[in-house]
Amino acid sequence: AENGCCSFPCQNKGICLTGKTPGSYTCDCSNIDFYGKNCETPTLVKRIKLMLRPSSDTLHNWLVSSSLKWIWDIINNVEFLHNFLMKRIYLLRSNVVDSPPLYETIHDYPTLDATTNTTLYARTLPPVPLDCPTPMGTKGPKVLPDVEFLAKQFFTRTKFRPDPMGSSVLMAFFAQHFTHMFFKTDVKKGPEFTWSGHGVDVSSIYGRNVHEENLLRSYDSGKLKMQTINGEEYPMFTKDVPITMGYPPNHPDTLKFAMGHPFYGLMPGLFLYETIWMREHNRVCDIMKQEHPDWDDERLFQTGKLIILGETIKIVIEDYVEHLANYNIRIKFKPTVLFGESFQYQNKINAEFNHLYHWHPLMPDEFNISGTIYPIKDFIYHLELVLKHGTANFTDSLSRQRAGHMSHHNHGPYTINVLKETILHGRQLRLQSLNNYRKRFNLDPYTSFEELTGEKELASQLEKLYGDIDAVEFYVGILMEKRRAKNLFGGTIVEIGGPFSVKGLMSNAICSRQYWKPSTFGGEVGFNLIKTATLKTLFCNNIKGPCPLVSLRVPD
Ligand code: MNH
Repeated sequence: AENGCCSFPCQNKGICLTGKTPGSYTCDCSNIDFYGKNCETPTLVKRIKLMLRPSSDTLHNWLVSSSLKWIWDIINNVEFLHNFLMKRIYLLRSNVVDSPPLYETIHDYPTLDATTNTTLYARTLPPVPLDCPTPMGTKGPKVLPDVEFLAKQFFTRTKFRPDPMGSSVLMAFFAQHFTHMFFKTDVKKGPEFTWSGHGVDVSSIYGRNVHEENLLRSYDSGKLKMQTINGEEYPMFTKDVPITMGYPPNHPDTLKFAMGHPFYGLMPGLFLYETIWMREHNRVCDIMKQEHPDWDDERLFQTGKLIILGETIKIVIEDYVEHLANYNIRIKFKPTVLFGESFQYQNKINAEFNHLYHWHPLMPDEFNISGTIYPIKDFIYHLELVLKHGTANFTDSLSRQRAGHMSHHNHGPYTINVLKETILHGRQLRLQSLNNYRKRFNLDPYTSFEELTGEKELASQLEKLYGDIDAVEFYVGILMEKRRAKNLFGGTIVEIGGPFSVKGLMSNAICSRQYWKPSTFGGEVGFNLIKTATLKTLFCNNIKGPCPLVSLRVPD
């Protein structure tokens, strides 16, 4: 007889334990407001709460509806209403994430490592048990579809499909630059392992450890070392600042820039963000030095780093998440609304969050920089393009070009292998099905392939391969899912990614009541740098001459 937990009998976050006789199981329904053999029955109070709770799609429709816009306009302008709703959104989202986490990537059951071992990703659902009839438990084929076939059939781009929301390539590089700060798989050891600091730690700017940070510093007035090229400030070369970076063999020394993350040499867009953030650090240090002429290099550096961290979170929430969510309520960074709430200021990066953030379809096949078309092969590793066109033109051009739609049939030749790797990693980690993840994140499981894709053709092709909607793999399902109204993505990315994102941003130490005050950031001036930071001012304060277009959405 098979493992009784293979059919995932326990509902509502109940935990399955195999019993003494083969095929038997018990569900642990402790502390979840459900009871019964499979934790299927809600307590009376929970039943009422569930009846009153709008579905995730209903809530989404309220948040994006044009006809309700006038109500949101009022809420946006009445501070106590807006504060109350921001608090509800922060808590509603982050409470979906287990904190501390229960599982990590190398055991099938709860371990202490889940919370203490930082070299492992956390994970939200345990793996499919090894001794199950099928890779997805009891449903679907005995052998999952061939990844080469999946890539060809569903994911290879034939014609570029732009993001329907008009996201810019500047948005795509923002996503990549920001998330590589904490999605750091230790590829030599395998998809279970990470060298992440498990949160927004600005290691992308200051390097992965104190050794690299020391190399990047100038030890003068708190600033980072930079060099002038074509009249603009840029990061140093690795020959001067010996940080290990992932450049190809025989790459010219004058293109090997030293940056906080070893992969940022890959793309001129990443190099652009890195350059701007480093300039911003030095600008902040100048301001702090004016405020505190008595401070030494060390204190200016450390305070500058705290301010850069604050600006990062502010810009991520108010420009980037605001763009991705596209809600009628203005999404704001207001750490104070969580003071006094039960909220854990700790975070661990989950493997599932990393998987769903593989947004390679955003990348176009060519880049239009000031009218010159660079095919992607002439763009990758060609950091000299930023020097040549200058940061103003480069920013302007990336703001005017559409990113791709994060969906099926939209992986270009340079990322299709990453897609295959991602699916294989998901299998190695034995990630549960898309539908099990939907249930875990309070979404209704899909009941048919057509409901998943929103059309018939792809649905029937997928059905031939997987047989059962409950057997569709997590990442495959995410890319095949129909788009939500007024959004870049399907509902699953938003409803799973949103909680991890809010949790990761708001649980940062600087959002806690002991940190979140002027004195942490060198006084009111430093605190205000954080509270007024925007993506536009980040670029414009650090680019000489007229301000370019700085936009996560391409203008009409
Ligand atoms: Mn990208 C990982 C190439 C753009 C998000 N990306 C990887 C890997 C490669 C890669 C190679 C490593 C795969 C592996 O061995 O597991 N990525 C690219 C290329 C482009 C690119 C060539 C542009 C062209 N990537 C993007 C963009 C995003 C993104 C845009 C947007 C968010 N990529 C990721 C994430 C990972 C990743 C997330 C996982 C990182 C990790 O776990 O270490």
